[in-house]
Amino acid sequence: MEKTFLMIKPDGVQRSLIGEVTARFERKGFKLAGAKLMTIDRSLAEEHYGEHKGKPFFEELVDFITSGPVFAMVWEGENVISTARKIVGSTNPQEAAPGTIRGDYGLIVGKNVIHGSDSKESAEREIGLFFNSEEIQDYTKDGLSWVY
Ligand code: DAT
Ligand code: MG
Repeated sequence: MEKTFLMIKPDGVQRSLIGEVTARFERKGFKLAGAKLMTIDRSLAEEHYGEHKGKPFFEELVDFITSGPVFAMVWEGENVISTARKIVGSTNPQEAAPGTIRGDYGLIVGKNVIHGSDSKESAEREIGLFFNSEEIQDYTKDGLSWVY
């Protein structure tokens, strides 16, 4: 089953949105496979956001993502990578549709509450950056027989 990496950013943690955000993925029918509250150091931040190195917002982005604890998660389910991106919403919260996480909770692009992997390759890469294999749970969730 497909897995993706989702991370509630420091603004989402500080604004007490962990419960609101995780509830959306749980209720959709996705299965939580791993989660931890952690503080990202600069080298992990620079690696995670490596594709943006050199862009004008890169330093600000690294400062922000390392500014406080994040809630890192691995979620599993059918087509979870692209579906989670839809639940997350557009990068700029002012363009994100109401009903999406960024559309409901964010106002500016620099504080957009949550990160979600954008492809199978980035999901694998990001899960590997943030979690080791013992931190990923492989288990049966009985309620899922009512989802699939
Ligand atoms: P996404 O997080 O939707 O995948 P992205 O990969 O293009 O978006 O950018 C990563 C993060 O960088 C994004 O969540 C917020 C920040 N960011 C992107 N574009 C920005 C900009 N023009 N100004 C400030 N921050 C920006
Ligand atoms: Mg991205």
